[in-house]
Amino acid sequence: MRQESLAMRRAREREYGKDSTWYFQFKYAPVTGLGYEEGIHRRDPSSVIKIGEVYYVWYTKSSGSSVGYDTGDLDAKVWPWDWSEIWYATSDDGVNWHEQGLAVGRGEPGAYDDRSVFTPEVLAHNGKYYLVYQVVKHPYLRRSKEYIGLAQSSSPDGPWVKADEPILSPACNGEWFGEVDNRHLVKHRGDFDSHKTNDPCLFFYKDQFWLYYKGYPMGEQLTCAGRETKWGVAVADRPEGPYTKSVYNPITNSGHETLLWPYKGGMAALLTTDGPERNTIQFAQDGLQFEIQAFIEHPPEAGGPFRTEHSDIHPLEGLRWGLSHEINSPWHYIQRFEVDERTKHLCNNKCNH
Ligand code: AAL
Repeated sequence: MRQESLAMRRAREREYGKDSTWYFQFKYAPVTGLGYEEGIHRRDPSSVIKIGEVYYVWYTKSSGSSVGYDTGDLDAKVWPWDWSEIWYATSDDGVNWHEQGLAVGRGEPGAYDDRSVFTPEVLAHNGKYYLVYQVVKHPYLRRSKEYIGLAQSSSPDGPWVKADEPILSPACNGEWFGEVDNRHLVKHRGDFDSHKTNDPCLFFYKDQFWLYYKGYPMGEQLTCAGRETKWGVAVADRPEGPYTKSVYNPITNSGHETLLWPYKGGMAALLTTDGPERNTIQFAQDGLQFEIQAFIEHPPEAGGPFRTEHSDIHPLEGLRWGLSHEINSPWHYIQRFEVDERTKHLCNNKCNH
């Protein structure tokens, strides 16, 4: 008599056989203006927004190679996103980009953002523009905490006015063990975001400002599913805050850079890179309780989607195309991704024969 294997039971209980509405693949294409350039890193693009007939994107830009933490030189560039600035570019077609210049630079020595500003995201709301991004204070050590900053402007071309202090901070309930700069040694780990708050993504949602972000704990360990990154969300009445972290945090058990888009009153998300549910598309009708909708191959890294105004017409409308980064080369650069639903047609053709 046929029996159900454990694997098939798991698939049935977790509804892995759901329909393919949210399933698709990605294809990639080079862009001009933000592509590979010797000596320069361009990475972590924001979402793409369209103002009039022009597309805009913001991104991390830095120059020179990074050398890690162990040089003994506190000024040495430790990561490609260290000693970075936020630059922006425009395009008429989403493929050919023109770098326009600096949007947000580092703060004066002693400021909360004097070491690096990077990984921006943009929100256009009520005639104003908001950039949210990561900030690090000098010196950049393994145990440095990472915060979220905000700058606002009445024009996408700036000038940008920074908030006086970060708008989001790591939880302060962890405790390091000893004085050595080792981020794995802790007395208490604290919350999932006790070490770093990264990858902000800001929405005006349900009449409030929802700031999704990625957190790392102090004392991070490697698990059977890789690194321990998870996402949280914090909500405020004004873009500048104060932000209150959700009681449901962390709201994902996986994921690296945040990528979300609205769909029929809820939030869809692409989780990549880390954790047991990496490379999945998830959906939460209330923006908080996410469930897997599809398993994805080769998702974009640090993708910034172009979200159309008509995101409700199809689940994938909020990420038909966008920009992502490519980091498997000495100098990081930006490329274009597109949703590719060809597999569905192939499958349907096959099934019909
Ligand atoms: C990225 C993002 C954040 C991290 C680093 C730069 O892809 O997750 O921005 O801090 O890597």
